[in-house]
Amino acid sequence: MLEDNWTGTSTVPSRSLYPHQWSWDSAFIAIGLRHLSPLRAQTELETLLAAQWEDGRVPHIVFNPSVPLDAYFPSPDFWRSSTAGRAAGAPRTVQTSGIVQPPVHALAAWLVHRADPGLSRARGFLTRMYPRLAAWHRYLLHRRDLGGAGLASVVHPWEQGMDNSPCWDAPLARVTPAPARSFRRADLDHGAAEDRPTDLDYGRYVRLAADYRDGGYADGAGDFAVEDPSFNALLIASEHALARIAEELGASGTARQARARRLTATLTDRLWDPARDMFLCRDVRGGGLVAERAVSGLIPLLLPDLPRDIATRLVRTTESAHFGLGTSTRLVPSYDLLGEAFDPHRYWRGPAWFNTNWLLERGLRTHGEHRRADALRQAALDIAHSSDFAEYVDPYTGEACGATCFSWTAALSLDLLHCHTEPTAVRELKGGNRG
Ligand code: 9WN
Repeated sequence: MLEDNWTGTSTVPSRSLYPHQWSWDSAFIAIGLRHLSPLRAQTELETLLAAQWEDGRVPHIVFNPSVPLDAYFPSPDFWRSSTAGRAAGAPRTVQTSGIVQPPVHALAAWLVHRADPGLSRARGFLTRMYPRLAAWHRYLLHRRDLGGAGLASVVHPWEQGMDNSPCWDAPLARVTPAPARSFRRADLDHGAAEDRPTDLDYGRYVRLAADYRDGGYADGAGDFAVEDPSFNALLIASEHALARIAEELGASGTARQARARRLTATLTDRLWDPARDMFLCRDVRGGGLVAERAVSGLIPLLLPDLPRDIATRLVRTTESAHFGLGTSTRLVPSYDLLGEAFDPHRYWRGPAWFNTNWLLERGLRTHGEHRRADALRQAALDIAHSSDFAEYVDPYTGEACGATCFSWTAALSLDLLHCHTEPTAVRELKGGNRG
């Protein structure tokens, strides 16, 4: 299926629902593809980063010009990157969206390099990727520090990747929805309405994106700004990876490692909630922590410098009645099983997703929890297979939701298949020899 979803230069997340290139999808896809074809994995990331804007942002979608405009909404004529994005340095030769997605790319680039260092060196893969990845992190750490504390903010729920998470309900309530008749959703042509975000959510997504576009994609003015634990944890994990890339290229990685450690401390200061034993989102415009438990708040387990006590408490939270791992669920759901907004089928409001579970599997290994990681790995492999590589699944039954033959589900399954003997995930970020 990864073959079917390959376009020649990148991989679509799903032929039906998402027929273009998506940013964090491509990073996860490259992580799996490295086991099949390191060259294709490198190309996947190169194609995405070729669409980077001059201000450093990596767009969340790179549009395929041969796909009809009505196949996906919002289409290039909505984003108008080459005109509305001119001041921010949008590329002229390719059409993109103007928002971003989680920065998994440096981590992916490092893992892809390690799969075949000879090919990577011969092609100058990291030499070409490094300045782009460094500019990407610079953009996030400077232009997106909207809370002023050092963390990056997302300015649209699509940027964080977990589009209709209940974490966004309160910050989104301030946004006036665009009228339903002003746009046409293409997702409902391919997905069941009860598995997808509502029309009201879409109205707000459209309004936020249109306002951002109409302001020339300049940062700082929008109604929505949130510091999210998963987005920032991925930035920190990628900063660790960038340190390794710098060292591979003969430079020092010390400053980047130190920055990653500092950011881990800031993440803990700003977003850790000792009462709930997990990280929460901070609504930068509303000023407070958002009192919702979502999988995003568990992803910092990925971080090697997390204080031991916090890692232990996070593991306990995955196994609590709120996430049920090992008791009522085999995969961690996207949202609190006991939460008022929980819905086992609706997108990021309950279903289990494979990318978040892959990240948690790595997190468990990073903190020495191999028995738990093994169980999660096996569950992900079993359920990916039995659901025909679904986009997401009912966390209780494993029933497929959304698209099937979904690229990151297949790619990350491949990675789990290849990496079961991996001693620790942390070794890949902090030194060691595994490829
Ligand atoms: C909007 C492609 C993307 C994923 C996101 C997922 C979904 C898009 C949509 O699909 O978002 O970006 O149209 O719903 O939420 O995480 O990257 O797979």
